[in-house]
Amino acid sequence: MDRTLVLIKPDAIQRGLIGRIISRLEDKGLKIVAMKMIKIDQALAKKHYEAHVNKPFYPDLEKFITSGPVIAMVVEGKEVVDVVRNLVGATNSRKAQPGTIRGDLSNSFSRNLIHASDSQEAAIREITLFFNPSEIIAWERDRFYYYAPDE
Ligand code: FUP
Repeated sequence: MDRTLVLIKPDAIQRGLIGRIISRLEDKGLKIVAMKMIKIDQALAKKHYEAHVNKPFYPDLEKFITSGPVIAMVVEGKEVVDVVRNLVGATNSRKAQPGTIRGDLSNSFSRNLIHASDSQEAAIREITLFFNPSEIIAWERDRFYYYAPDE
Protein backbone atom coordinates (compact mmCIF):
# COMPACT_ATOMS: atom_id res chain seq x y z
CA MET A 1 0.00 0.00 0.00
CA ASP A 2 1.28 3.49 -0.86
CA ARG A 3 2.22 5.95 1.86
CA THR A 4 2.77 9.70 1.99
CA LEU A 5 3.98 12.23 4.55
CA VAL A 6 1.55 14.93 5.64
CA LEU A 7 2.44 17.89 7.87
CA ILE A 8 -0.21 20.10 9.41
CA LYS A 9 1.78 23.33 9.51
CA PRO A 10 2.09 25.90 12.35
CA ASP A 11 -0.50 28.27 10.82
CA ALA A 12 -3.15 25.52 10.85
CA ILE A 13 -2.39 24.71 14.47
CA GLN A 14 -2.52 28.38 15.48
CA ARG A 15 -5.88 28.67 13.71
CA GLY A 16 -7.36 25.57 15.38
CA LEU A 17 -7.72 23.64 12.14
CA ILE A 18 -6.07 20.34 13.14
CA GLY A 19 -9.33 18.45 13.45
CA ARG A 20 -10.87 19.80 10.25
CA ILE A 21 -7.76 18.93 8.23
CA ILE A 22 -7.50 15.42 9.65
CA SER A 23 -11.23 14.97 8.94
CA ARG A 24 -10.63 15.72 5.25
CA LEU A 25 -8.17 12.82 5.11
CA GLU A 26 -10.46 10.46 7.03
CA ASP A 27 -13.50 11.51 5.01
CA LYS A 28 -11.63 10.52 1.86
CA GLY A 29 -11.18 7.02 3.26
CA LEU A 30 -7.44 7.29 3.84
CA LYS A 31 -5.76 5.51 6.72
CA ILE A 32 -3.51 7.32 9.21
CA VAL A 33 -0.74 4.89 10.19
CA ALA A 34 1.47 7.29 12.20
CA MET A 35 0.90 10.66 13.86
CA LYS A 36 2.73 12.95 16.30
CA MET A 37 3.11 16.60 17.27
CA ILE A 38 6.67 17.87 16.96
CA LYS A 39 8.58 21.13 16.76
CA ILE A 40 10.75 21.11 13.63
CA ASP A 41 14.26 22.43 14.28
CA GLN A 42 16.46 24.22 11.74
CA ALA A 43 18.40 21.07 10.83
CA LEU A 44 15.23 19.09 10.08
CA ALA A 45 13.76 22.04 8.17
CA LYS A 46 16.84 22.14 5.94
CA LYS A 47 16.61 18.40 5.26
CA HIS A 48 12.87 18.45 4.63
CA TYR A 49 13.06 21.46 2.31
CA GLU A 50 16.42 20.50 0.77
CA ALA A 51 15.15 21.47 -2.71
CA HIS A 52 14.44 25.01 -1.47
CA VAL A 53 17.40 25.74 0.82
CA ASN A 54 19.08 28.07 -1.65
CA LYS A 55 15.92 29.85 -2.80
CA PRO A 56 15.27 33.46 -1.79
CA PHE A 57 12.12 32.53 0.11
CA TYR A 58 13.87 29.86 2.21
CA PRO A 59 14.69 32.04 5.27
CA ASP A 60 11.02 32.95 5.69
CA LEU A 61 9.98 29.34 5.04
CA GLU A 62 12.37 28.04 7.72
CA LYS A 63 11.28 30.71 10.20
CA PHE A 64 7.66 29.77 9.61
CA ILE A 65 7.98 25.97 9.71
CA THR A 66 10.05 26.14 12.93
CA SER A 67 7.79 28.77 14.54
CA GLY A 68 5.51 26.36 16.38
CA PRO A 69 4.40 22.75 16.54
CA VAL A 70 3.36 20.74 13.52
CA ILE A 71 1.42 17.50 13.29
CA ALA A 72 3.34 14.92 11.25
CA MET A 73 1.42 11.99 9.81
CA VAL A 74 1.99 9.01 7.58
CA VAL A 75 -1.10 8.41 5.48
CA GLU A 76 -1.78 5.23 3.57
CA GLY A 77 -4.03 4.38 0.64
CA LYS A 78 -4.12 3.47 -3.04
CA GLU A 79 -2.24 6.11 -5.10
CA VAL A 80 -2.16 8.14 -1.90
CA VAL A 81 0.53 10.63 -3.02
CA ASP A 82 -1.67 11.91 -5.85
CA VAL A 83 -4.90 11.55 -3.87
CA VAL A 84 -3.58 13.72 -1.03
CA ARG A 85 -1.95 16.29 -3.35
CA ASN A 86 -5.34 16.68 -5.05
CA LEU A 87 -7.07 17.08 -1.69
CA VAL A 88 -4.49 19.69 -0.61
CA GLY A 89 -4.71 21.89 -3.72
CA ALA A 90 -2.25 24.28 -5.37
CA THR A 91 0.71 25.67 -3.39
CA ASN A 92 -0.66 29.21 -3.61
CA SER A 93 -3.90 28.93 -1.65
CA ARG A 94 -5.33 31.91 -3.55
CA LYS A 95 -5.14 29.80 -6.71
CA ALA A 96 -6.18 26.52 -5.07
CA GLN A 97 -9.54 25.20 -6.21
CA PRO A 98 -12.53 25.50 -3.89
CA GLY A 99 -13.13 22.08 -2.38
CA THR A 100 -9.44 21.59 -1.64
CA ILE A 101 -8.03 22.09 1.85
CA ARG A 102 -5.98 25.14 0.83
CA GLY A 103 -8.71 26.43 -1.48
CA ASP A 104 -11.30 26.33 1.28
CA LEU A 105 -9.30 27.27 4.37
CA SER A 106 -6.38 29.52 3.39
CA ASN A 107 -5.88 32.67 1.34
CA SER A 108 -2.08 32.73 1.60
CA PHE A 109 0.79 31.47 -0.55
CA SER A 110 3.37 30.89 2.17
CA ARG A 111 0.99 30.06 5.08
CA ASN A 112 -0.81 27.26 3.27
CA LEU A 113 -1.73 24.98 6.19
CA ILE A 114 -0.46 21.63 5.01
CA HIS A 115 2.42 19.81 3.36
CA ALA A 116 2.07 16.58 1.40
CA SER A 117 4.86 14.69 -0.40
CA ASP A 118 4.89 15.38 -4.14
CA SER A 119 6.16 12.00 -5.40
CA GLN A 120 6.65 8.43 -4.22
CA GLU A 121 10.40 9.07 -3.88
CA ALA A 122 9.79 12.22 -1.83
CA ALA A 123 7.30 10.33 0.34
CA ILE A 124 9.82 7.62 1.22
CA ARG A 125 12.53 10.21 1.93
CA GLU A 126 10.26 12.43 4.03
CA ILE A 127 8.66 9.57 6.01
CA THR A 128 12.17 8.43 6.94
CA LEU A 129 13.06 11.96 8.06
CA PHE A 130 10.08 12.24 10.41
CA PHE A 131 9.41 8.69 11.64
CA ASN A 132 11.23 5.64 12.93
CA PRO A 133 9.80 2.42 11.46
CA SER A 134 8.54 1.45 14.93
CA GLU A 135 6.32 4.56 15.00
CA ILE A 136 4.36 3.42 11.93
CA ILE A 137 1.50 1.12 12.86
CA ALA A 138 0.20 -1.29 10.22
CA TRP A 139 -3.43 -1.70 11.28
CA GLU A 140 -6.35 -3.24 9.44
CA ARG A 141 -9.85 -1.91 9.21
CA ASP A 142 -12.24 -4.01 11.22
CA ARG A 143 -15.18 -4.88 8.97
CA PHE A 144 -17.40 -4.84 12.00
CA TYR A 145 -17.10 -1.02 11.99
CA TYR A 146 -16.35 -0.13 8.41
CA TYR A 147 -15.59 -1.74 5.09
CA ALA A 148 -13.81 0.05 2.23
CA PRO A 149 -13.87 -2.57 -0.56
CA ASP A 150 -11.25 -0.86 -2.72
CA GLU A 151 -8.55 -0.83 -0.08
P1 FUP B 1 4.06 22.34 -2.03
O1 FUP B 1 4.68 21.10 -2.60
O2 FUP B 1 2.73 22.70 -2.62
O3 FUP B 1 4.00 22.33 -0.51
O4 FUP B 1 5.04 23.55 -2.42
P2 FUP B 1 6.61 23.67 -2.60
O5 FUP B 1 7.33 22.42 -2.20
O6 FUP B 1 6.88 24.21 -3.97
O7 FUP B 1 6.99 24.81 -1.57
C1 FUP B 1 7.11 24.54 -0.20
C2 FUP B 1 6.62 25.72 0.57
O8 FUP B 1 7.44 26.85 0.32
C3 FUP B 1 5.21 26.13 0.17
F1 FUP B 1 4.30 25.49 0.93
C4 FUP B 1 5.19 27.61 0.34
C5 FUP B 1 6.65 28.03 0.29
N1 FUP B 1 6.97 28.79 -0.92
C6 FUP B 1 7.09 30.15 -0.82
O9 FUP B 1 6.89 30.72 0.25
N2 FUP B 1 7.42 30.87 -1.94
C7 FUP B 1 7.63 30.27 -3.15
O10 FUP B 1 7.94 30.96 -4.14
C8 FUP B 1 7.50 28.86 -3.23
C9 FUP B 1 7.17 28.15 -2.09
